[in-house]
Amino acid sequence: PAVPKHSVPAPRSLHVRAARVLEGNWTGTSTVPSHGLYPHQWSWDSAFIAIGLRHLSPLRAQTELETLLSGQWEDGRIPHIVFNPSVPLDAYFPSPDFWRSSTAGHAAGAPRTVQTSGIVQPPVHALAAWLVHCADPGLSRARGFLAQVYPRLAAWHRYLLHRRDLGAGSLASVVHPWEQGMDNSPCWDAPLSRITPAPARSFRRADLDHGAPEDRPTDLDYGRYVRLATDYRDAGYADGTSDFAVEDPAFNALLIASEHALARIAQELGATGTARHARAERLTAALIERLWDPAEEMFFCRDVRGGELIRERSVSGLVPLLLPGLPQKITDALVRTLGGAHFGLGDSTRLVPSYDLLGEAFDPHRYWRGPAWFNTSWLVERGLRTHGEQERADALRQAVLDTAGTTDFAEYVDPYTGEACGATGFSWTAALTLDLLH
Ligand code: 9YW
Repeated sequence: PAVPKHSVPAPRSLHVRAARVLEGNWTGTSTVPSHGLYPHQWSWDSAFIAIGLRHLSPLRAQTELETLLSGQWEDGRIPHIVFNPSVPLDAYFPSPDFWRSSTAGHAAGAPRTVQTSGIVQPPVHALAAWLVHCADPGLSRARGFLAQVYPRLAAWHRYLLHRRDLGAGSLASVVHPWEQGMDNSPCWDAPLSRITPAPARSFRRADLDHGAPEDRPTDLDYGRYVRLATDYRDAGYADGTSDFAVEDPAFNALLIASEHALARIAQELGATGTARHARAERLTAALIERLWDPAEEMFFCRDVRGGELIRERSVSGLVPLLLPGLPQKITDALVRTLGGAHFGLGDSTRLVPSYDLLGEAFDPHRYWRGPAWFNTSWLVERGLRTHGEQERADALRQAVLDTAGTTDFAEYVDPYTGEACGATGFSWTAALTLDLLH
């Protein structure tokens, strides 16, 4: 007999499925990026997660950011990981006994009770705090959310703009590839080649318990990551001596977007915000002066120690599209680059690849050397919309939603086929899906 229609279970909506991922990854005070691979709290993940979580629970979204800020150092830095003390030490490398924040970070004002890493990640936090506030201004005001986070976010930006201006060009430098969030991007190959790797036997890669080796950074990459982090730790996390220092376009564009958000937060709290907007405009000018290449129609990284632009095309060089204050000449050029042969958006790819399709180092499965990631596509989508490119933005939005659904919220995907790579049930994929559904 025919099965009556109403007894066929409806496919769960994308919204419900995304909400379940975030529910499952919630620890009570924050959200892990993914249970197996990344069992602690990550800095820029939490900012993206809060942006999605605000649609489910503005209170949880505020708590996510407040928990992260409880790991902030007195010098203003927000560490890239806040460790969960109930997770076994060998579940993730490098673990708290590697970073030794409360002892090695003493001079820089690391917290005594919470264990953290000593490096940072991109400053998406003020942008996230502002968007979280806007989701429920009543609750935010009742809890004094912005009043509480504003001085901390201001100290964070101060740290980046003063202690991290290693190139003396008014931009912030990253001192480790993990800080920029795109760990093994080909942009780092040249500056990293000068770093002597730590011996492979001196550490154990917990990541390989969860991820396929061919989708992850290599042992040689890891040797260099470990060397840089060890040297930074042994210098007491003081800034200025690192052999690796790079001005990255996405990192600085996010700082600028967050500086604009901080201006809005200041206004909401009764100040004018004018000085902050003006500073964001000055930073935009510095970004263009130091990192824009008009002939290649891309932003590039600057190797501060080598003194050169690094002419590798990474999605990082497209993220500044996010900035409202870019001259139209530049936004037009970025849109051309996005749809051209190097990124193929709307042609050979539906999500934005992390690296140049024509680049020598391109690999469609290896982490930040080609695969498409959801956070960077979300940023580019926002940029397209900001600059009136509605059709392109709509197509990218739809591709993000479709691919998140078919891959069960993958960590990253093959940019041509949309095939899932890395972890599934990945928090920022679910969170940014929710944001695009609203
Ligand atoms: C690692 C947590 C982090 C992200 C980074 C991503 C990866 C950590 O995972 O780095 O162990 O390799 O590259 O952007 O924040 O999701």
